[in-house]
Amino acid sequence: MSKASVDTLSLAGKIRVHALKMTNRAHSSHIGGCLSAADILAVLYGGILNVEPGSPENPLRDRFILSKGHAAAAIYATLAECGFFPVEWLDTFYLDGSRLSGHVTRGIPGVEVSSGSLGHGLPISCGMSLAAKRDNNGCRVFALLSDGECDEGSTWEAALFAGHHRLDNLTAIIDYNKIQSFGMVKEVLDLEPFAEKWRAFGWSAREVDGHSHGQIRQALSEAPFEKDKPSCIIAHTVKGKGVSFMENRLEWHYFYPSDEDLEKALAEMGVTA
Ligand SMILES: Cc1ncc(C[n+]2csc(CCOP(=O)(O)OP(=O)(O)O)c2C)c(N)n1
Ligand SMILES: [Mg+2]
Repeated sequence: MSKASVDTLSLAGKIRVHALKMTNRAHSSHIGGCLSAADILAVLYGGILNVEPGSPENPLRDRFILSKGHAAAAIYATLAECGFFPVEWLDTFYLDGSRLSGHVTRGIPGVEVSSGSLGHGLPISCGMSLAAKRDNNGCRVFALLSDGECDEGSTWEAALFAGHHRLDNLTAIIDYNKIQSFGMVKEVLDLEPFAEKWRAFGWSAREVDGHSHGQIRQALSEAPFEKDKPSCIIAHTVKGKGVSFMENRLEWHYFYPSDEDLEKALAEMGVTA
């Protein structure tokens, strides 16, 4: 993939369109969290990650872990658009017999670990980061977490571990869309003061607009923010971003876009079905 030539705004648009079509076709959930993460994924794959579709198992590659594995449609769309597997595979998402199941599955080119049971991605990323540091091989590890999975004790156990082991090759990005399955994060289990919590665990934390490609790119490019500290990027996002009637609406965690919803959404994006 020629990173210099990737137009990340266009890539993010393609991720959104694919995810809408995939969840419509499969009658599957999680479109809201796919849309909130699309810009972060586009910037990561559009020039930050040292990964190549031709050698997805290169031992010296950067590792990307989508800890919020229910956003499978978004990462599959990203990997397909970046050449890891044919875009046609996306048409089979979540269908019987498909390689592409509803949560992220190891074995698909470009996927590092199976995920979807929330709270496991950061612990796994810590192990990968520690191994890379001990091997002194220059590999970096990036994990994308949801705000909801910051309710999981395993996430904070991993945060403690990363700070203790000075894993400055590890960057956690939080898709802070303020909504989880059944309610607003603030009402279900408030995370604030969020950045201060990460700092107290030995991390260097920054906050960005998770839909500003410039801000996301700058933060990712500048990690590690401090020597000997893991980096946390709190990305303020909007669940359902890019489709007016899905933005900040709880129901789009589980609802799938009907044919009519899909048509309306694509029309807003200037795309024909
Ligand atoms: C351990 C675990 N418990 C429950 C679930 C069911 N579940 C799927 S998504 C989700 C929460 C969705 O909210 P959030 O984690 O904030 O994701 P996003 O808003 O980014 O879609 C839950 C509880 C799960 N996948 N794993
Ligand atoms: Mg959320």
